[in-house]
Amino acid sequence: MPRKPVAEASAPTATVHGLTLVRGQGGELHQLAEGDTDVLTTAQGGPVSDDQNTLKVGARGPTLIEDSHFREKIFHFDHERIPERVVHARGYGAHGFFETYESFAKYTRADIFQRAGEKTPAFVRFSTVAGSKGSFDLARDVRGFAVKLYTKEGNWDIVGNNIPVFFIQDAIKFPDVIHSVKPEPDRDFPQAQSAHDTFWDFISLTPESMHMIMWVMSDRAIPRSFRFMQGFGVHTFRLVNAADESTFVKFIWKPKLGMQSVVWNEAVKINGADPDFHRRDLWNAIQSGDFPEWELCLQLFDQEFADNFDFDILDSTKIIPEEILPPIPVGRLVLDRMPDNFFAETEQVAFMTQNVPPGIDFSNDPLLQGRNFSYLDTQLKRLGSPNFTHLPINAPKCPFHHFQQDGHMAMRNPVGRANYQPNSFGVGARESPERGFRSFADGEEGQKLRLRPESFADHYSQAAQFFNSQTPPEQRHIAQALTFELSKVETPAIRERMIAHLLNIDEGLAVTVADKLGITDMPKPADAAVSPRRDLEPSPALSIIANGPESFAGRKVGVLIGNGTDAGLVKALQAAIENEGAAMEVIAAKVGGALVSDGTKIVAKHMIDGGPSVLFDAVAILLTEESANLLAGEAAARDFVADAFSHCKFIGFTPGAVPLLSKAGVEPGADEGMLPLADKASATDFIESCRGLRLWARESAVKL
Ligand code: HDE
Repeated sequence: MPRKPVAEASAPTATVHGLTLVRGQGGELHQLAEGDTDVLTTAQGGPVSDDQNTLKVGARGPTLIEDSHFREKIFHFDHERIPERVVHARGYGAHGFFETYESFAKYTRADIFQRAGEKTPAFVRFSTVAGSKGSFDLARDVRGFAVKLYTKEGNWDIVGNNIPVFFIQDAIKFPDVIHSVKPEPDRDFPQAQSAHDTFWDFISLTPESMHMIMWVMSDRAIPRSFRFMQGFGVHTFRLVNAADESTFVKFIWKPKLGMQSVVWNEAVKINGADPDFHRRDLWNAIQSGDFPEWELCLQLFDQEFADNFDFDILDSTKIIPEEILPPIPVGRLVLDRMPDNFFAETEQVAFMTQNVPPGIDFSNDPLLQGRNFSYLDTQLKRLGSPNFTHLPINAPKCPFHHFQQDGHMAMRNPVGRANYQPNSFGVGARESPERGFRSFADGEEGQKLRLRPESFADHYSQAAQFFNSQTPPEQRHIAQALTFELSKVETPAIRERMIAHLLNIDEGLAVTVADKLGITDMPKPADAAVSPRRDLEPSPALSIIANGPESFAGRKVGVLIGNGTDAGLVKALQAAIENEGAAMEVIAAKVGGALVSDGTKIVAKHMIDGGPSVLFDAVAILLTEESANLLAGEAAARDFVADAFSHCKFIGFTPGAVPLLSKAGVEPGADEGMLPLADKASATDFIESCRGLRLWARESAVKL
């Protein structure tokens, strides 16, 4: 293939560590000397004459060890992998910015909160926890929500999750909970799943995990997309102002598009149809200019509130309900750019809880204190050098000056004679008691003890509160999730121990799960450190369904067409979808598309088995009777309809589509989620109905 001259290369140049890099034909960045043409070189810069054949003795002889181009190429390839993260290995990141609404100087001297309208560059990485780097996106799991804010006074990492509580109260238990959920060590399965003996063994022996278990068995653990998740800093932190006054704070990210989850049967199928479902969603949204946005909200409280609150604010297995302490919005986070290179940015980004700028500080939460040790340590293992801060994704974007030097892959080295301070050569920077980070001077005294505080002992009250705050469909999903997970547990004693815990949370839930598992002799409730548990007021803010979005924006409709489909109706539907800020994808029997009523061809994005309805939030079936009859003979088409129906999706359909609906076992008049489509008005009505996201009333009919 003739090479394109450099001048024609579509993408811009980039400067990395002072080198000008040019994007090549394959989109790769590489170094060019001035006046050079686009010739392939070795990593040492030597031009390469032949990249297709190794150097051999004769055409059929042995390969020569002097083929240094081959050796360099293979050597580098052999070393391409770095250790994946021990947890949160599978992740996906994007760049963006944080915009401060108003000055918050009253509470914090953090530079990022001083000026209204201040924009701070940000990088966010979402992740699952248990699976390896190549696992699927829709595991039932916690999602990481790690935010790096490149502030003018250093990087601030809020390394959070999409669930506001955690499994354990003390960091010393972290290796145990993670070992238990990872593949079992003798057999190395199951991958990216909590549904196995070792996980439930550990959990059933760890009552402090019960609140988290309610969250992890809820719809929160199978989000529709990263864009529809909340994020939480989890621990109590501190804001510290210029007068060194401290206010306790909890961080919450709220998605502008509202929350949404899928159902488990759908999650299982999505993992087969598109294991990259969440990645693709974020990629598509950002590439199409539909930038996801979250609001940062703060729950602020003082020592007096902490002393009077029902639970210990240092206990990461507890929340402070929003109804008791309303979150205050302080700014917005917008993701508007995908990384140029996944490895350089998303894989190498190093988040660390201990990265806080002046004005933000820690609490004594024993989980947070342990994390502050772990994250630095793990980066050295993963990135292989203490110079991981030299990587562009990890380097601060503000001026920085220190005397750290040398080590593997040192990119920035001190200049001048003195590499220490104080020095009398006038070299380098000095510390600043005024500008620098000052820890909040909290008074601490006590004996050295390995002891869990009494105030951490109530493990069931908030678990019950979470369950009681869910809508009936969400409660059903929790029961189904527990049943599914425990049905995969082979040791009966573990199942029974779990039922004993559930009895302390909600008797109805315990009985439902036990019944489904075939447990006839109900165990006694588990011994509880605090008994009886408290009956807390439900917190409606904890439900996803009760707090659904007002619009269908950001969602996707799958439109099934065939030969003869009404072209005007496709256009009307597309207009209604786009007007709502949603997207449409066309599915047809052939990916080449279908000849529609006006004689034009509409190209399809998917063939039916490549675009099953689980990939969409709602579906429209725009078929003539002839096409519907043809498709009724295809399993993929019948599944398309049957799945959309049993996942409680809104289904728009033309009268011609009825033979396919019937063959799929779906009655056209089954319920108000089945919407006939004929014209512009009905297309608009259909999209308005879709705002409800799912018709949960159908659930009892389909027995999800
Ligand atoms: Fe992490 N966690 N964690 N974690 N965590 C890591 O750091 C750790 C915890 C969270 O996208 C590791 O860079 C300990 C809670 C996220 O790169 C490691 C404890 C929360 C990410 C680590 C916890 C989190 C990590 C592995 C118990 C929510 C992914 C790779 C005290 C508030 C960040 C790495 C990314 C990653 C340790 C518990 C969130 C080993 C010891 C609680 C989002 O350092």
